[in-house]
Amino acid sequence: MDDHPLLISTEGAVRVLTLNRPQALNAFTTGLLGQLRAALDEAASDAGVRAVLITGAGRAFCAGQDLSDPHIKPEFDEHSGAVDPHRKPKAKDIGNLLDHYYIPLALRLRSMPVPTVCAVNGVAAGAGANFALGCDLVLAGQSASFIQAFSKIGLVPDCGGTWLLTRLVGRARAMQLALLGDKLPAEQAQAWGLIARCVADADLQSEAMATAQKLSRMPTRALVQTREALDASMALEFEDALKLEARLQSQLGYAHDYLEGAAAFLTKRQPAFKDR
Ligand code: T3D
Repeated sequence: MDDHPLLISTEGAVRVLTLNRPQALNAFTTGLLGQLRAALDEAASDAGVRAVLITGAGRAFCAGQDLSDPHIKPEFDEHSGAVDPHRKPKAKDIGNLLDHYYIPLALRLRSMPVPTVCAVNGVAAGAGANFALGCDLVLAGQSASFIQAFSKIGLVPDCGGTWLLTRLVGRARAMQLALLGDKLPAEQAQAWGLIARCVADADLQSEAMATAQKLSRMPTRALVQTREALDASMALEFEDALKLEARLQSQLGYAHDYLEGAAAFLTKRQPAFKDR
């Protein structure tokens, strides 16, 4: 039984979400997935939050779906509800689990109105790895690692893995990670461009918090639209990307933060950004 599978705290304008099931390497139960989505919804609608930092408690970041979660255990007899040891378990519909929990969560994360930072403090496997990679900036401790564990249990990468991996590291390396399911150490993940930075374990939380605090002082709306433009660019012709940039600059150019940023530069003072 999990009392508090997700810890929520706030430092300045940074909302910190800590996956907190260390006994199961912070594996996702439907309970944790629901709480995580609700916490992201809440952070998105709180005007005081200007960045979100996500990390894990204990020695792991997240071992992906909790394979023993009673909410998704196979049913045995739909009429009596009794467990019959002689009857083959009815297969569960994992697509259903994705539709109800993982897809809304991945979409929520990717559409946050504030930047997101992930501090990967240990192993990130399966959906845990891909949830981390869905954040805007991913920092990992030197002892952390990334595992596309899906192939080892007869599944395909989910939680956005097929989309994220090919874009982050290219098809050849995405195939290697997804087919073999081997552990990719954090240093190599940085060298491959899978994550932004690998730092000393002892420095991970302070570096990640400093990064989130820095982002929280920046022009939030421009940061979020930068994410949207970079993501969209993958599916656009060059000319269409230029047009998208022009459309976004059009909107941002009238906003408070651009006027404030330019004025602060010209008068040699610190800007005070506020748009979200
Ligand atoms: O239903 C569905 O399957 C839907 C699928 C959704 C998407 C997915 O995420 S599929 C991928 C699911 N995840 C995995 O397959 C990873 C399973 N875990 C591992 O391969 C290893 O635990 C790790 C490589 C992540 C870490 O290995 P290690 O040696 O450091 O730790 P460990 O001893 O294996 O695990 C420690 C404990 O955590 C252990 O419990 P115990 O024996 O101490 O009571 C282990 O059972 C538990 N644990 C680890 N991962 C999970 C888990 N319990 C439930 N679900 C897990 N995914």
